[in-house]
Amino acid sequence: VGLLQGLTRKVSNIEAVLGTLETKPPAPKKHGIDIVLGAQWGDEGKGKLVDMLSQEYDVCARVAGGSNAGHTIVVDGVKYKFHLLPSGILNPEATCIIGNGVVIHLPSFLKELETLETQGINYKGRVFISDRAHMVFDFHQAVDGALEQRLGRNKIGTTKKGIGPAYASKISRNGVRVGDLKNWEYFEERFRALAEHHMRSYEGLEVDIEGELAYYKSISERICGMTRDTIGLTNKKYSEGKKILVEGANATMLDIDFGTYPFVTSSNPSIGSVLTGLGVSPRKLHGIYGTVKAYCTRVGEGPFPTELDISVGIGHHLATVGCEIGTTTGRSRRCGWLDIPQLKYSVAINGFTSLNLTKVDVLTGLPDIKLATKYKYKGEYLSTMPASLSQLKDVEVEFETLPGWTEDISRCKSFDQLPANCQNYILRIEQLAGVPIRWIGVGPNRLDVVDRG
Ligand code: 2SA
Ligand code: GDP
Ligand code: MG
Repeated sequence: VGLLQGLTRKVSNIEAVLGTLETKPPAPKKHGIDIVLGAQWGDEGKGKLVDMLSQEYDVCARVAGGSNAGHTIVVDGVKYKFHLLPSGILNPEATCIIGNGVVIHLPSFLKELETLETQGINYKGRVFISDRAHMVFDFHQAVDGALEQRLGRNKIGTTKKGIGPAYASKISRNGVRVGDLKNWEYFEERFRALAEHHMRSYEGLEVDIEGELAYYKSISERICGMTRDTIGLTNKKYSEGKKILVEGANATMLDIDFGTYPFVTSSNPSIGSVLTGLGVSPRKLHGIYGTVKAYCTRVGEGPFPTELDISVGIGHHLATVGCEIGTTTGRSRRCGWLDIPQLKYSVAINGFTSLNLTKVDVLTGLPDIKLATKYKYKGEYLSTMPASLSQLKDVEVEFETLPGWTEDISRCKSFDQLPANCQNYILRIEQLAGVPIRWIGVGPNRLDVVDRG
């Protein structure tokens, strides 16, 4: 027995040394918070899965990012676009929480609620904002634009929604939080200090402080009515046995720590934000669902090892058939082949328990489909995503080519109904990623999904 224990210890030591990219999914717990995250550079189709799943959840929460996010959902041909609200709002029974990790531009938030109302969705009494969530002001957005302009051709390609400057205020400890509105004098003092700080820091920036204060005074009562201690609220719901779903915004490769820095957003859109952006223990987490597009897209600047030219050939096919246009800014998304080294890196960081492979239908009609399987740098294979952009921009990508299919898959309801070559593509991804693919997207509508259960 002693010898066996020794051997087991040795094997796990070896695993600890070799296993820089752990791909074995942990066994899910029976009850807990489920999470939908973006595994690539965003726009993988998180919103659609959240909408679909949320029909069975009591609570749906956002935990990071702000109105930079854009989640499009299509129900019975009607398009809904969400930026700050969790996509679970479409379940009329769901309570929606905007957690403390989100940065919120209140005018955009109110506009989103108005649009919902015109679409016949009743949100009253079920949308709550964390009192600890930081506010994005118009001057944050102006600074975002000015910084991008100053960077010129080295720009990040932000959405100009003020996300970076607002998180900078938060980290610099001079930010203003939604809960501050509950005490007007305190809010006013914090707002004035922050606005004046920005005007001092950015030459030419003019903030109409009195006008802004008048606006915030006018919406204060309405916002305070929706403001809660969402940490208490979420944990209470959990202890009552309510089902909670978290909707990730942006994605792992845009993570300020794990992404292609500096071409990233200013939050942690990977698994960590569920803890820091909602205020729950890791012991309460359950399913971690990684959303992966069947190819890759990225909007904004920064490295993209498998990128194709979207003006011609396959790149053009992906961009047009996939309707790859930014939900928030209307920018064209860059397109390329699915990148397995990148996906494995994402699996290692987030510990996905299953994957949601979206937009497989977009590949229909391509004679061959390529999968990036390895990165090589100066003749050596890399075991993970390099941190340095100077290295990433020079990696050589090795591809594997699989045969495509021509059959329309949009009406397939089970795995068996998919063409053999499509099945093989999915199974190969599953094998390389080391995580089961549970959902397969075959079209943009809520019901266009194959659920392997
Ligand atoms: P920011 O605005 O500071 O967060 O921008 C920093 C980088 O993060 C990228 N980013 C995104 N990438 C994909 N999708 C996003 N949401 C919208 C969408 C984007 C749009 O759903 O389509 O409409 O353009 C999103 N938000 C931020 C951004 O491109 C920068 O690379
Ligand atoms: P998110 O930011 O991850 O929620 O993704 P977006 O909503 O920004 O972009 C994904 C786009 O793809 C949306 O327009 C969806 O309606 C669409 N979509 C999602 N899943 C599928 C799918 O399986 N097939 C097709 N054709 N479109 C899909
Ligand atoms: Mg999006």
